[in-house]
Amino acid sequence: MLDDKKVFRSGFVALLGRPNVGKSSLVNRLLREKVSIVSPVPQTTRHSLRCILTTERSQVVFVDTPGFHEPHHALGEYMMQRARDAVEDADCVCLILDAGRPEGGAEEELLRKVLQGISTPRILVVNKIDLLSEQKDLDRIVSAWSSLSPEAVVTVSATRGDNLDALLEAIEALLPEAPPLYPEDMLMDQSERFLASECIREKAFLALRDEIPHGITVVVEEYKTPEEYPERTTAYIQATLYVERETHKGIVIGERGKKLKHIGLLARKELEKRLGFQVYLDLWVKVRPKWRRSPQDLRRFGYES
Ligand SMILES: Nc1nc2c(ncn2[C@@H]2O[C@H](COP(=O)(O)OP(=O)(O)OP(=O)(O)O)[C@@H](O)[C@H]2O)c(=O)[nH]1
Ligand SMILES: [Mg+2]
Repeated sequence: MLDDKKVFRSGFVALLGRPNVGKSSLVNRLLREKVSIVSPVPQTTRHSLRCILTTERSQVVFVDTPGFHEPHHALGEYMMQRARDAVEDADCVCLILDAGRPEGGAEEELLRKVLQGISTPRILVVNKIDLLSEQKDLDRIVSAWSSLSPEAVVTVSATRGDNLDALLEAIEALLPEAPPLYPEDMLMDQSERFLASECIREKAFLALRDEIPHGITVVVEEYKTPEEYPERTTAYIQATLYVERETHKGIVIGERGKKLKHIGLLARKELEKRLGFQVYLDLWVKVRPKWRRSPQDLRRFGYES
């Protein structure tokens, strides 16, 4: 039975940091569920995603954000705006740092500017401590941000799962006493259609690595679940991978279509596991020159403010 005297806390927690520091990995590990896509390619996350962790003491709505960077096109500006909005709406900000990579540079300056302009309580989270070889490296990372007066400093490893309880406790201590904001069994506020497009994009990033992933986006054109067709047991998902150049199209498709087939296979397997039904995945590749610079294309491709 619920103890009336027990305090329940809830609120929004923005996960902020440079690209590739492990924000999405951390949220997946905290929720014990793959809710946000992860890849070694910087700027993997493009939207802000609300990912909900409900326990008997609290409901923490983590907002995974795009990595902070200097935008070079309309897509970058959209991404940065999502990150800034998340900070504005947050009850607590977790600044995620990478123990394996020294801070510095333009990205750090941008982060400092945003964080200095707000009074929201913040926690320094040093991720990837599995990569840390010396204590003095950790001290250097933490002291570089001491002027931010964080409420807490927590060192974690999203990969190994180190210290996640300590992080959750530090977060809960900063959240207001409030009832849950979302239903208890809700994990994220995105549609299955969105999940499908993100899953395909992740597999494309993983398959193509350094080749061209930044110029790729995925649009799910058709999404029919088996429930819509009672005589069928397989869902039909048709998606287009848009790239910016004709040469990129060739790279995505690969020799005799091998690359695209590989991306499709990886995405289909993961989607079937997550959605709980068989999927027929139909992938196409099209060229849309400079789509990242066009506000109209961005809206059409789902990057809507
Ligand atoms: N060794 C190690 N690698 C990690 C850890 N957390 C994340 N990574 C790796 O770091 C890379 C980036 O992880 P993401 O979770 O996509 O990072 P992100 O901060 O969300 O990146 P953007 O969305 O691009 O801003 C991936 O290759 C992860 O596997 C960790 O604790 N230890
Ligand atoms: Mg991410």
